[in-house]
Amino acid sequence: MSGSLFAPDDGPWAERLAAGTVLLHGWACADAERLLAAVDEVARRSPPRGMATPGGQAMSVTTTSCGDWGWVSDRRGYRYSAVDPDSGQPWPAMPAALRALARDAAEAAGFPGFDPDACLINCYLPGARMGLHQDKDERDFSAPIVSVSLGLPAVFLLGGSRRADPAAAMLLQHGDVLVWGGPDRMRFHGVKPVKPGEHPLLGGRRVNLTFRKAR
Ligand code: MD3
Ligand code: FE
Repeated sequence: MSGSLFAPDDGPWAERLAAGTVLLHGWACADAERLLAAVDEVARRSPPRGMATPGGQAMSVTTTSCGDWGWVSDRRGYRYSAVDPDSGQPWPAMPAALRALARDAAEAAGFPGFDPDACLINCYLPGARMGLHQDKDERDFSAPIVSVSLGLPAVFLLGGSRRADPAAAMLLQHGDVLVWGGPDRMRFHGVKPVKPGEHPLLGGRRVNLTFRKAR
């Protein structure tokens, strides 16, 4: 044990951001290398790729998926697909280490029994961002979403249920796990442009995993 007397720095700690939103600081730090090995194996079979919004705008983030369903976007719209459109094959299975992390984090945040069937993997290089949006392509909004941040930090924006509602800015750092559901499931949210930097495990990038119940 060392460091500040005012903030725990020797393990994960939970912060409730809203009625249905819990930030588990450092929750994934101890597992990060194992999680990254699992992500690398997924990325080998279904490499992250830039997608276009339905309006034809190139997204700055590159994306892949694992699990029964993967999230895709193109001129036809946003949707979940059982097949990686680049490979024509099913998405890689969700690695057990990833599934277990999502389930345990959801339980710690008050959502026991979370059984995700989709894990979206977003890769951010410096400058990549995600505009304010809602996650509404899933069939059942009663399940929470679990987000795991790895590598470079990013400022995420937590808005309200309407686009025009004010958004709070918070830092998501390596190992942070954010769980949101219930009354917060449909909040608008986004990520500000990632700043250049160097992370010991991930180098100059940020990887975010979001676990969902798609169908
Ligand atoms: C909790 N991903 O893939 S996750 C997405 O960091 C997506 O890649 C972002 O939004 C990423 O759809 C953000 C963190 C997050 C964002 C917004 C929230 C957690 C939230 C809004 C409400 C509650
Ligand atoms: Fe989202």
